[in-house]
Amino acid sequence: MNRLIVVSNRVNPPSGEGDESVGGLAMALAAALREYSGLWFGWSGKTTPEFTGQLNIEKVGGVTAATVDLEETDLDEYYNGYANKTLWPLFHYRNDLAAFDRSYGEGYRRVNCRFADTLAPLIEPDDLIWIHDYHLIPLGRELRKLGVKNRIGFFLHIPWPAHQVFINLPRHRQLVEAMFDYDLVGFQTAEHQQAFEEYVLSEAGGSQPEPGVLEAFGRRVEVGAFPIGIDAEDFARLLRNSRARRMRDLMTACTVFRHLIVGVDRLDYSKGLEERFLGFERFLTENPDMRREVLMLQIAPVSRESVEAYQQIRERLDSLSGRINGAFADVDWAPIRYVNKNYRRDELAGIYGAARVGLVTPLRDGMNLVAKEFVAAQNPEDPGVLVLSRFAGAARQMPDALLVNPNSAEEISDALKRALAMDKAERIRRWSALFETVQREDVTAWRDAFVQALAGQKAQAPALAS
Ligand code: ADQ
Repeated sequence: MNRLIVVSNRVNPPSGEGDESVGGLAMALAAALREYSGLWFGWSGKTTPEFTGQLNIEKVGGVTAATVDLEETDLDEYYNGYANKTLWPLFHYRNDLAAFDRSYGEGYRRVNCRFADTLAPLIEPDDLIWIHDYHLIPLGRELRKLGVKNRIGFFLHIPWPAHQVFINLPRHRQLVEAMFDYDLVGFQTAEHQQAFEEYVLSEAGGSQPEPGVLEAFGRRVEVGAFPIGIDAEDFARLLRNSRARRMRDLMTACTVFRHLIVGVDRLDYSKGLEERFLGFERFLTENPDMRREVLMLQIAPVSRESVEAYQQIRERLDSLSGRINGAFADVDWAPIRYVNKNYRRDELAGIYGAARVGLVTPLRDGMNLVAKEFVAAQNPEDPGVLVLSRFAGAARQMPDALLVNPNSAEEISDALKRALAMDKAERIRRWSALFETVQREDVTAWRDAFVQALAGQKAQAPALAS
């Protein structure tokens, strides 16, 4: 079996069984690396005054982690700059928030070169290399320049935007050309794949000799949709643990005679939190009889705090949640509980399990794993209802959720009303269909489909079709 090298901006394998602090994706990648006896390469999370290229290699929970420190300027220009101030907003249709600064582009290229220089000596001839996400789009190209001939795949976790949005990026052609140094490029959904194809065909003079294959810039690349899932088996295990149960009981106890509506998101403008609060405010205004019957819990740990747009969204949410609570609260009840803390995965599972409605309304999202975690955590005999944005990648696989336009307070309000009034038979029917998909198209199916396609074996088509 080939060795697998996974590359991502950050490297965070779980320290062992029972480490519930890291995300589901990290758990899944770590499991793949143990299976393929591979290596996980990326940034250590530390900075040094000057880049040394020195590798830190350690074994964490059975996974070999190879990391490198970066300079402070690298962090400013590559990570906070090009990745999070340029690509992230643009790829989430927020051209108004995208900053185009030459130094960011230079930093992005420099760090990708540094990663390539440090990684190349570790690569053996039969290794499969799997690069993750928008931070590292040009890494394949830099490795090729150093003579790496291995099969290299790239997976984009965020949306690939529509053609007219993407061309707002200065030097967009260069970024796309770099993607033709991969053997395989994976997207979350067929829609993102099609947007990429449209660019290649109409803007780069490329062709599509057969479905799933593109030719341009004198090269050929395979493309496909590989919708990521959660680790459904591990999630079922989490639900049974005592912390999850304690948390579920606690949440049930503090919402007696009330319905819990839950949202869990990184505090990010792409997640539609402001619009969600406004939708909930409208629900409270239009349904005075239901006011005291609901409690909305929004968990939103702060992220990317050094980026100004994130400070601003945080301030707006602080004030909006205060305003709504001020307008509607009573001595013994407040409609919104807004929490900026991180929770362990088992605690989150318990919280989802106590909720009657999962409110997942990003304005744009590559996939959205919270929607799948919410479904996985429900009690089959009395499940809650998922209200899901039609602009989350997950919406394609989850038509049995109540799909809404996240920009519309009216649609959010109506969906909440419908979810809270839904009878048990309908809730069970919808949930069963969703749960079946969440289990079947889980993270292992995603990982195996990608790795098999990268290895040149036939991918398992059904999981890729959505
Ligand atoms: P994210 O934008 O981070 O991921 P998402 O898919 O929802 O979005 O994943 C978030 C993860 O963080 C979930 O597993 C969730 O449980 C966890 N999380 C959120 N809030 C938390 C809290 N307070 N405490 C602890 N954990 C918390 C990017 C893309 C997505 C894509 C994923 C995976 O933006 O579209 O689905 O990668 O490809």
